[in-house]
Amino acid sequence: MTNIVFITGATAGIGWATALLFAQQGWDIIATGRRKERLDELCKQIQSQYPTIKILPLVLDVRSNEQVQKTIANLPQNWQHIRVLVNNAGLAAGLNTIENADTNDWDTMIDTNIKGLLYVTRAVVPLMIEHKTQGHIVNLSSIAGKEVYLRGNVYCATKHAVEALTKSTRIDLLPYGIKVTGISPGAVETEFSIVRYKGDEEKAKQMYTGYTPLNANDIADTIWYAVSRPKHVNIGDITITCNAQANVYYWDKNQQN
Ligand code: NDP
Ligand code: 8X3
Repeated sequence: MTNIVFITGATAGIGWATALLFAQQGWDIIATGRRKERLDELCKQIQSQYPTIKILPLVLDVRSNEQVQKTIANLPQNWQHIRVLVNNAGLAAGLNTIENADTNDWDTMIDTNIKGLLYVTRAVVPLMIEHKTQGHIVNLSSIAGKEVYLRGNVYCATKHAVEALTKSTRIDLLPYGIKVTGISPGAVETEFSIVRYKGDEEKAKQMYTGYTPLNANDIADTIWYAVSRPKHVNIGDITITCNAQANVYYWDKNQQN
């Protein structure tokens, strides 16, 4: 039976690159996200590059528990044997100090990055257990889950929560042999900053100027590394930055590192 990966947030950035890499590795893909036209585009690309790979696109907003539970409960029988779940959907909304922030941004980040990840995990894990798929959950955390920075407050808090959930899920699922991995990237050039700055592409671009940031393929590779270890090996935690970034505070943006 072919391996199946379920990816949240496959319509852009890291999720998109991960879908392509798993397809290249011969896996069938359940690709989810809110933007249907992007899912259609991803399907087309995968079908033309990897014609033997099956892809199931699902329009899914991870913030809706009802939608998540219904969609996953109604998966066709042949798509239920999910081996890997990549909890990737997430965002930073705004970059403000606590007293200036838009509280709607807080809700969006908490609902997506924490509650969304939980809803999807809650729905997928019983399938991994039922079908004995040697399940593996990969949670996208961040260096913002390791340290906090000015104006990062709630985004950092959500990623700290992802760190705690990664560790505690690993304990809960120990009896089932389900692996749980956390991946914590520094700056990756995707749509992340465009979303954070609410469509201000110039401001987003500045984030990545003067150095070579990570790209989505670097993180897809890292996810693949964790997933492709032998059965007895679990990669618990990987922190990855570009060479110009030491941690959330220290950069060298004056050389092409
Ligand atoms: P992108 O903005 O490029 O992609 C984010 C993805 O998340 C999109 O596919 C988007 O799809 C999806 N998404 C957002 N909200 C929802 C929602 N409510 N329901 C379903 N899907 C949603 O960002 P990245 O690829 O960079 O980010 C992926 C993950 O990596 C995030 O968790 C982010 O926090 C984390 N990360 C990113 C870093 C970076 O510097 N880029 C660094 C560290 C971690 P759609 O809009 O179609 O729903
Ligand atoms: C994204 C990386 O440093 O902007 O998670 O928080 S950072």
